[in-house]
Amino acid sequence: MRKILFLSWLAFIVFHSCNKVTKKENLTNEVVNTKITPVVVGTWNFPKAIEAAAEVIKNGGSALDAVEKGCRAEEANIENQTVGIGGLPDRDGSVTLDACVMNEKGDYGAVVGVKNIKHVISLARKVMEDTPHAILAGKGAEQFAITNGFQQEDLLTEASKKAWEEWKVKSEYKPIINIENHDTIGMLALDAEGNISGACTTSGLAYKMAGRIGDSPIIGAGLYVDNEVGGAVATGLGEEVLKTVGSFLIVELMRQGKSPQEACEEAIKRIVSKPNSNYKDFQVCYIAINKKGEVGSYAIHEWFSYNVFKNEEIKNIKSDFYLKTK
Ligand code: SD4
Repeated sequence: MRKILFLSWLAFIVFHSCNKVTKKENLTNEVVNTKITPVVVGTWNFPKAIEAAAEVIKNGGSALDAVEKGCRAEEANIENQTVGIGGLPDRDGSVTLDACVMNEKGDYGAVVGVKNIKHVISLARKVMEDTPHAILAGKGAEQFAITNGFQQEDLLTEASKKAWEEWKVKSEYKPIINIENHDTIGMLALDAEGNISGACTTSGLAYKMAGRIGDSPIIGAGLYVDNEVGGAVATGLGEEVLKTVGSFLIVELMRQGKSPQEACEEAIKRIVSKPNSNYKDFQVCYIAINKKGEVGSYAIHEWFSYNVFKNEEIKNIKSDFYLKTK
């Protein structure tokens, strides 16, 4: 009787461990067999930025490298008056830059109010990777940049100086939707390993008060990534994005099962449905990506577009927007 009991116990153990191995093998195969299609998405139509990021991702590079490269391309573009060199200055004539990055591990680094350093996106990455801090501001960030060999240069171009001098005649502060100051670049990428990272870089609102910081470098507002769920990035009037923690909200909505598109729409609705919101007078736009590489976007006003790289192709897509129904 003892012998029978022992043999049946042995048979039970052998059966279950075999079963476990088969299940494990299946799981591994599933992961191995699921080929991830890398995706990059970026706010507005900046061909150089999306091409630079796509190049990285096509060659098996990481999502973080891709978004950094893409943002750098725009920071060096003298013609873009809202990012990097050539950015429109604050009321006192100083160009001050804000940027942040967030990687797949949930690490985040940012710099705010930086003068004379063009590639603030790389500086933000350096803060994330090489300091015990998350945000460095102004002089401290500039000093950190110099110590790390970043090039110092005057960021105020002739064109931006001229625009500022013309603005000074009236000194009227009123953001103009989609024209004056809504070309911040925010990028999100999903790489071949299935990892998501994001980056955002801007000179902020044109003719802002000295010291003003917008949403772009603030975690959860201008950018948020959670590698289990997806990422989101914002462009537009930073004050409104900050007050609704827009990018974090979008990622959390995706976690609850919404698609990137549905989540972006909900985040815009939060802004426009605030009591006394004057949303007709400002623009806010979001883009988002999830783990499946699905992309969504939504804006308050028309004319927001975004670039997507997927399956070897770059497309500029016109975003859906809220005001068409009004
Ligand atoms: C800011 N959100 O500083 C930025 C501005 C922007 O396209 O997005 N411009 O408020």
